Amino acid sequence: MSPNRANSGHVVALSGGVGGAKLATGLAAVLAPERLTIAVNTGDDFEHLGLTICPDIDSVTYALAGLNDPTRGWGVQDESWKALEMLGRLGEAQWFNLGDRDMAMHIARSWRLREGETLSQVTARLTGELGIAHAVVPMSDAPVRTEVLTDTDWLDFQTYFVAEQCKPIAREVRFLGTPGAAQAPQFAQALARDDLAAIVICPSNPYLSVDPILAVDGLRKALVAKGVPIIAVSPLVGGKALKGPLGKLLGELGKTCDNRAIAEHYAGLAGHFVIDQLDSDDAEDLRNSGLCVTVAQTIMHDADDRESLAREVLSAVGVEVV
Ligand code: FO1
Repeated sequence: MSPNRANSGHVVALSGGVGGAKLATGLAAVLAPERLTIAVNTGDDFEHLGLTICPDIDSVTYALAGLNDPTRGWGVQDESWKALEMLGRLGEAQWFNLGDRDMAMHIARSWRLREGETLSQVTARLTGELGIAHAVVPMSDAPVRTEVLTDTDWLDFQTYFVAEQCKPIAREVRFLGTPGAAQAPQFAQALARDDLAAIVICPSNPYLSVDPILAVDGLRKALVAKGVPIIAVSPLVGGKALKGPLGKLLGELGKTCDNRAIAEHYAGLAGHFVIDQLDSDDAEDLRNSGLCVTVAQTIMHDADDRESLAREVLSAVGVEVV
């Protein structure tokens, strides 16, 4: 374990979903581009209407570009839905809402992929065009697809999450394509840096957004082997998930909906844990289990919140910020 001294090293953040995109934006506000790599979950990706849709990459991209729609939590602000309307008239699916500006992202990505560019190359291209200097990297260039087992059958992620609105009871989660999905090149390179200072697990759904990343070939072992601090931010506040199905999912998977369950999920991986000030009573119990616990405001309403949480997270693991 490298000494926990204040250092100006490189940080790798694991991000998925809306909470992940928010903290990723906060980290990008306090770390120069050369000091941060944001590795994003691609288990939610799917082919739809001939387009390759990458929701979690787009959430981070739009958030970093200041284009995200804060109300919806996904897609682009000032959106219109003319193309989707016309698709409906043409008898095409409308269950997955694709806005006109968002559609441009899927078109720009899909044809480049069909031309043979990798997801990493396309993501670097598109984030670059949007003026994003920080590295937004898919967890793998190989397709990984999250599926949820309900009482009847396996659902692909967007069918479960959007079409079925997370209503079916979830019995199990699996990630098709792993093992067999290598770490994306920039992700592996970031982890191999000798100035790697910390790994941040953003406040994303551990089962649906972080586990797919950890399922990438050799990833979990590589993270632990590095011997740098790994800090996870709880996605729960006051025993509830701020957004999404985590609360319901924890119950269905036989877990309690509290910070202990989240800490246990990351046992052996994250030695540091950030919980919200509303849950400060959990700190002692978590510390007794051997965790370094930081109590902070983890609810991020605006850019200041995102930045101050990022500062709290980084200082908890001795990483200097500007
Ligand atoms: N989520 C929904 O609940 N309904 C939608 O119609 C929807 C469309 C959509 C389009 C593009 C995109 O990037 C994300 C979209 N999402 C939608 C969110 C998406 O399902 C989730 O962001 C992630 O997959 C889970 O965090």
